[in-house]
This record gives sequence, structure tokens and C-alpha cells, in this order.
Amino acid sequence: MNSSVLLIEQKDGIFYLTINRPDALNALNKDVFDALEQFFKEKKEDFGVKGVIITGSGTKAFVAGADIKEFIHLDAVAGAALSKRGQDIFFMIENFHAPVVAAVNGFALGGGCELTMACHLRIAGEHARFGQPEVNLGLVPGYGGSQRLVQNIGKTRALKMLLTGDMITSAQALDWGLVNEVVPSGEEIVASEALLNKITTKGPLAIQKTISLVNDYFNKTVDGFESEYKDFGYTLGSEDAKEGAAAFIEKRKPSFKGK
Ligand code: DAK
Repeated sequence: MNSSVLLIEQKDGIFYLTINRPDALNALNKDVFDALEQFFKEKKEDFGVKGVIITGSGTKAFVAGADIKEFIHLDAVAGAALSKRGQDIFFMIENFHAPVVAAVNGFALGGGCELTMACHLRIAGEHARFGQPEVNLGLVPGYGGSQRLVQNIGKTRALKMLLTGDMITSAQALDWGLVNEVVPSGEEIVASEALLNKITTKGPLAIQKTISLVNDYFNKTVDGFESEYKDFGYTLGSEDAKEGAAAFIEKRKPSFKGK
């Protein structure tokens, strides 16, 4: 599976997705959404996938937003339907069983900032810029930005970003907790790999369940504490937990099987 707007490579269970529309600063159009949806649908139950890194083509932009030239002609009904579809695809990313890292190599604006927030972790290059400039176009965010920005940086800061449309630097994003790490420009992928390589040494079931438990905190229809004690029991009864404890006692590295 490879489309020209989404380049997909794989090495040792880590998938590298590059949004590849450099002439439009990697703006999200229908083809990009189709390709993202296809990838995350196909890999939903593929536990051979240990992690995913999403980045943008070139050095200037991660993703400079939804493709303004594509959505401008839509009416209210079509716009709402498209917004819902984009949200659903971003939920697939947020709920993916393995960690997804956004390697933010430049502008992450509007839909681009929203895409980074659908990922579990964010590594930003020093030159990266984040913003939700929808108000400049007379719009509100359509792919979860009004919700996930508040989750990530709090209401006060989120409202300022959303109401002014101003961009923030990667240093500011780090200070506000929007990204996990800032690295020299050009080192976003290497740093994302290092982070994933650390995570992939842990128990795969525990990683899966941790992602889902943290997501439960924000899911108004479930009780995260209830999920936690159930998942605790589930992981405690797993072969991985027995292997983890045995490895500790025998002073060796665990060999987890994801069972
Ligand atoms: N869409 C389409 N083309 C884009 C683009 C975008 N979001 N961003 C940049 N480009 C294109 C430019 O048009 C230009 O193309 P040419 O003119 O060369 O053909 C090329 O990329 C290079 O851009 P610039 O010449 O502007 O480059 P600069 O370095 O001067 O400026 C910039 C970089 C990132 C500051 C600037 O390009 C910029 O402000 N871009 C737009 C940022 C933005 O407002 N993005 C949209 C945010 S709103 C929806 C759901 C969600 C949304 C919308 C609808 N529905 C469900 C319907 C979400 C909307 C958003 O994301």
C-alpha cells in the first residue's frame, strides 16, 4: 500500500508515514485522508506494528492545514459530513494500539496541529510552528482542535490560540505541554525513533492498554477508573506480566510476546 500523497515505509515494525504534498505544504486533502484511513484500518489489528511515525515531506511544513482550495466550495451539510469523517480518522489514530508519534518538521497549522494532537506523542524541530488559524478564515476547527487543544494545554491558553489564530514556537509548545520534546531541526525522525525504540522494549499489552486507559480519561461515556482495574487484572494475568516479573527476579531483560 503506497499512494503518492502518503509515502509508507517500514523498518523493524515501525511504520514511517510521510504526507507528501510539498507544493501545498502538505495540506490535508481528500487523497491524504483516504490514504491515512486505509493505513490505520488495515493495521488496526496488526500487532506486528510496534509504532508509527508521521511526518511531512520537505523541511518547511509538517502539515499547513486542511487544503483550503478543496474545502472552500463546500456547503454546510457537506462541510459537517467531511468534518465528521476527518474526526473519525483522527480517532482511529488516537485509539491505535501502538504509539503514534508526530515528527513535527515545520508548520503544523489548523488540521496539521489537529493531526499532531491525534498522535500520542509529539517531537518538534526547533523551527516548528503550531497554530489553529481557522478564525482567520471565518471557521472553527473541524478535526478535533477545539477539544484536543484544551486537553493538551488547558482552557486559558487554548482559547488564546483559537481566538487569535496566532502561531506559537516549538519552545512555547514545549513549555505549554503541547509537545514532548524539541530537537534540532532535521533530527525529528531520529528522536522519534529513539522514543519508540524505548517504548517497544516494554510489554506490548501494557502499552496498548495504557494508550486506551489514558484515552478513557477524556471519554465521557466510560469510567476510566473502572477500565483501569479491569485492565490491571487483564495485564496481571498475561504471559507478559509473568515474563516481566521472572526477568526482574532473574536479573535479565524480559522477552515479551504480547500475550
Ligand atoms: N491549503 C492549500 N494550500 C496551501 C495551504 C493550505 N492549508 N498552505 C499553504 N498552501 C500552499 C500555498 O497556497 C502556496 O501554493 P502556491 O501559491 O505556491 O501554489 C504554497 O503552499 C506555499 O505556501 P506560501 O507561499 O503561502 O508559503 P509561505 O512560506 O509564504 O507561508 C504559511 C507559509 C504556512 C504561513 C502559509 O502558507 C499559510 O498561512 N498557509 C495557510 C495556513 C492555514 O490557514 N491553514 C488552514 C488552517 S484552517 C474542514 C475541516 C477542517 C478544516 C477545514 C475544513 N471541513 C470538514 C470542510 C480545517 C481548516 C484548517 O486547517
